[in-house]
Amino acid sequence: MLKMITTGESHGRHMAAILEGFPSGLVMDLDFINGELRRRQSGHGRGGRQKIESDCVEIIGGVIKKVTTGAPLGFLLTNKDSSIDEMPELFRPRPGHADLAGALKYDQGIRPILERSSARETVMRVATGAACKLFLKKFGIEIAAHVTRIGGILLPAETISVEEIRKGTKGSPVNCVCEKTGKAMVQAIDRARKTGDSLGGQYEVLATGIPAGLGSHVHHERKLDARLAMILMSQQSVKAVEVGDGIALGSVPGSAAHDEIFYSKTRGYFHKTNHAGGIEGGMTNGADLVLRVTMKPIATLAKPLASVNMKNHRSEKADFERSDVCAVPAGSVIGEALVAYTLTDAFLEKFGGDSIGDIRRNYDGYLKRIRG
Ligand code: EPS
Repeated sequence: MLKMITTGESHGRHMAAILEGFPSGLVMDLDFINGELRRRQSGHGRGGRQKIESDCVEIIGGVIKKVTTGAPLGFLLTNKDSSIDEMPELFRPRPGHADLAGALKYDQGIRPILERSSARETVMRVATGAACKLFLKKFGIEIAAHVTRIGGILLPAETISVEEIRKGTKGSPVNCVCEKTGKAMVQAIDRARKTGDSLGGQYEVLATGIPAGLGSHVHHERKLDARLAMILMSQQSVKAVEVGDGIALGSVPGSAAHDEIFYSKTRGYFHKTNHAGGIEGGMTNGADLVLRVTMKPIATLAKPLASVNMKNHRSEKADFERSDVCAVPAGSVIGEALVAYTLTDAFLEKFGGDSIGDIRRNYDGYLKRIRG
């Protein structure tokens, strides 16, 4: 239903995105969208680029007098650092980066690969995701993410709500709900910076207020868990995605793994536990969506690993360019946007309609039926 496509290079003049399939009748709050972009730029461990940029998009299509028309939404951002034509060519690919495979595949050297594979592309995914968040808010769906691990520093596992994430992460330099763990994460990032290293970690995304029945069991491309895993895996540096208790479910018996079903007149069908992370059979089940996403450490190291010079095949250290030490806090903001995009897609698929009014009628009618 929804299609998002981004374009632009990290140090090019512009970054842009088109969001096709978005309904008419929604007020596009540009302050909210740009606020989300500011959140993406923040977080301890970010590199020098974030001191240069103050990311801000303009909407160049699909909106008249602040209201969406149903036409493709266009987002445009102008980079302050647009030095792409002066950037040096690189010859020593960074282990863990797209450099080597991309240079071999596209036959244009490393520079174009680096420019397009850069996580700077996520600025547009956050902009389009913010538009989706505005849509979901209209139907009471809220999304929040928090950092649960940076390197060896782990937030003790506990059930948490979207509201608790928002409250707990306020003011945290690493988007962590626990002050003590957050401090240890900051120290770990500082240690990595000092030793020319980088750190990965994990974040958790929650979404609440979702009706049962988004996605479908009938065909692999319609399964919502698969679609969420796909979009989250497409985020730069992501190496693993878990739904609910995820990997841990492989080591407990069925009696401890599944969420028993209850019914009340006010709530309809519900579960008291949420091992499934809000998805059963590729469909939302009405519980909070819980996804855990693991990011590898940034591939650009100030103290580089061994590589090969592609000009002469000599063993040399990999190239280094300004980079982040840890991008997991920013990654968590990006994860929210990606989940917002896929949930909006699934929501539009279920409740159809070109305008917010039509979608509302379909949604209300469906809720009435399933709540009985
Ligand atoms: C990023 C901008 C980039 C990097 C980072 C993310 O800017 P620059 O290359 O000019 O320093 O800081 O990208 C990466 C870590 C990467 O591996 O590509 C941003 O705006 O998010």
